[in-house]
Amino acid sequence: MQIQNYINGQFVNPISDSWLDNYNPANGEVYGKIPNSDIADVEKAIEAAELAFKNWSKITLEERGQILLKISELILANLQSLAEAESKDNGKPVSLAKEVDIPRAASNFKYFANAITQFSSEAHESIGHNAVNFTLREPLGVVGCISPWNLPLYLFTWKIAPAIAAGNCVIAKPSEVTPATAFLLAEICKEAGLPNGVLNIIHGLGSTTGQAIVAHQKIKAISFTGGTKTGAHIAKVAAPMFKKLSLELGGKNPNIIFADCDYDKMLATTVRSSFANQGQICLCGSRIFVEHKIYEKFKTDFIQKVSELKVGHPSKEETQIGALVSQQHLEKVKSYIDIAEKEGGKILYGGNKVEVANFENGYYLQPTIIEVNSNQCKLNQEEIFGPVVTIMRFETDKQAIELANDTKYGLSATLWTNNLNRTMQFSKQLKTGIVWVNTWMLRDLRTPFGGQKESGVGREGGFEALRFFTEQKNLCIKYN
Ligand code: TXE
Repeated sequence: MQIQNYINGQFVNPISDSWLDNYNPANGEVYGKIPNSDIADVEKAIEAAELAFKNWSKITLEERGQILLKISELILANLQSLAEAESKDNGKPVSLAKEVDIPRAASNFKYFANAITQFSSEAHESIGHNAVNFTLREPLGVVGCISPWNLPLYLFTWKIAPAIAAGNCVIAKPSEVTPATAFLLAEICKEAGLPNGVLNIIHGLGSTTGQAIVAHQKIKAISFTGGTKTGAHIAKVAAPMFKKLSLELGGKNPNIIFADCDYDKMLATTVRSSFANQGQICLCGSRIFVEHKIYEKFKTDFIQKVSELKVGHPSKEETQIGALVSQQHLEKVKSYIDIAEKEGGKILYGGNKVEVANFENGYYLQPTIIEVNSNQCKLNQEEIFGPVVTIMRFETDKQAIELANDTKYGLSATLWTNNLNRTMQFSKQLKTGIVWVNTWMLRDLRTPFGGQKESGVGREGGFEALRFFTEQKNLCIKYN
């Protein structure tokens, strides 16, 4: 697949005519080229976006909404081909892309097409002063959206949809590791009648293309999802320009399991929250803490269930765990498994690369369970972002809360219990942006999504996203 930039409604090659290889993680082969864009391409896109903004920011919400709904419909109409493209680019099972990634991308556009018609702002009557105040929420202008490789179209559209619904024009950069569905989305937007220049998609490396977007004076806000280190760098570059920033970063999420939970439901969900998408979701519960009363039983049952997971080629219907996204990422994840014993851990299951017949050069890894006896080891403190979880026992509620909060991250937590008081105690004390009780990754798009501590700044989702992509202006009118 030869990918091009999408600027001002046109598919174009990078000005420098420089290209990057795109790999298929399932077989380790190069299957396409992507633009290695630089500042010159970004400049062109900004020019187009600034021009488009004049009209896009003024057309009625109904018109904007209609176009977003059309994009949503076209994504669903292309469900199969988009799911296959996502899988080929990322290594995730086609079945997962078809069930989760692509439908969610459609929902993102549908949700914000409707949300913008319900978005409102405040009015304040200044009683005694004969004055009324009301707030305008105006689009920012040209904004930047930078997304990662783990949920490519899902997260790309999660940023673009609210940005354009609110009347902005966008310079968007998908991850260079997974550019395919962003390219296909451009075709869909064209077909849906999105005016030229409203969405511009530039492909390339983070250090050049991404950096050019973040550092550009004319880009008013950056919505970014990716690694915590990259987020810190982006914040440093953007701060002197006083850009608005939304940063969704890493996680090292606790999955806290009490003996009084609904055991079977917990076990099935824990397998998913540990290994869905090869464990490459910032919300995966990678630190499992189990109450001592059921620790041994859980250990046995969990190992059994995980051993039944099918690792294989992503296009096979029975595959539950596909390939990791890249050779480099596979090596990173494996390096944590390699230090497990030195860190006081014991590998209970997995730990090895998997050779899938006919696809020996693919990036496959066994789902891996490591028993640890301290939360201070690297395995529990650093984001591995792969099919690797640790398990550890705890004795008391107090200890469980301390263990859960003992990390620099604070994205999400999962709690399994049927005790209401405990639910409330934990929910209040956990230092995370999201707490799931007796479920995992149940998402309502109206809710604020984001993390505390080094998991990020700001919230996406619902009206929070529309607030982020608009600037408030207070109007005060005095009357006699
Ligand atoms: O992410 P990067 P990487 C975590 C996970 C993973 C680690 C590194 O632990 O192992 O981060 O992954 C763009 N200016 N997460 O290196 O680099 C980049 O091109 C502007 C968690 O792949 O953060 C891509 O589009 N942009 C995470 C995006 O940032 C820059 C999901 C993310 O890439 C840039 C992914 C720069 N200087 C990784 N440098 C989550 N929160 O879900 C890079 N980029």
